[in-house]
Amino acid sequence: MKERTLAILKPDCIEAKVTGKVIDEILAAGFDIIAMKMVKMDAKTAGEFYRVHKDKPFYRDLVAFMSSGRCIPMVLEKENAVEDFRKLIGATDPAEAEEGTIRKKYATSKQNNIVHGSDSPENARLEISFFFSEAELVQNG
Ligand code: IDP
Ligand code: MG
Repeated sequence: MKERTLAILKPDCIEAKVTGKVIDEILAAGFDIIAMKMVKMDAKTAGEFYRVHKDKPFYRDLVAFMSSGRCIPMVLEKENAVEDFRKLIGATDPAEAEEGTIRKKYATSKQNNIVHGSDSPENARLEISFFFSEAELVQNG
């Protein structure tokens, strides 16, 4: 069964001008891009997206980072998309990410780690609906 996940190319990805390279890797790994947009989140929106981390010591900086520039959220589809995308991007901290993963190749720090990927099918559904309306998904389905 095909599954969907939410990816976000973070502001550091756009700043470093590696969006094309990262998208190529995503496509080469077998994901279809179902929907994609460019957004500049304000702090309130970024804070809301990452609200599960609101009590973490890194939350304030994370919100500042995610609202510091444009992001590219996208809906990806593939068999086992959630788990496979997490494997493709690698560990949160690039220092701990496996060789060949997107974060290992492009990330510069644990915070500035190029890309977001949903961590469960339930969160994927919630995160997709955070950025995309039902109409945008249906029309691209
Ligand atoms: P994930 O993106 O690999 O799922 P999470 O633990 O959900 O990692 O954290 C969300 C984001 O918060 C990370 O992608 C990263 O940008 C940032 N982050 C997580 N842990 C730290 C930390 O210890 N220091 C700085 N930033 C962090
Ligand atoms: Mg996470």
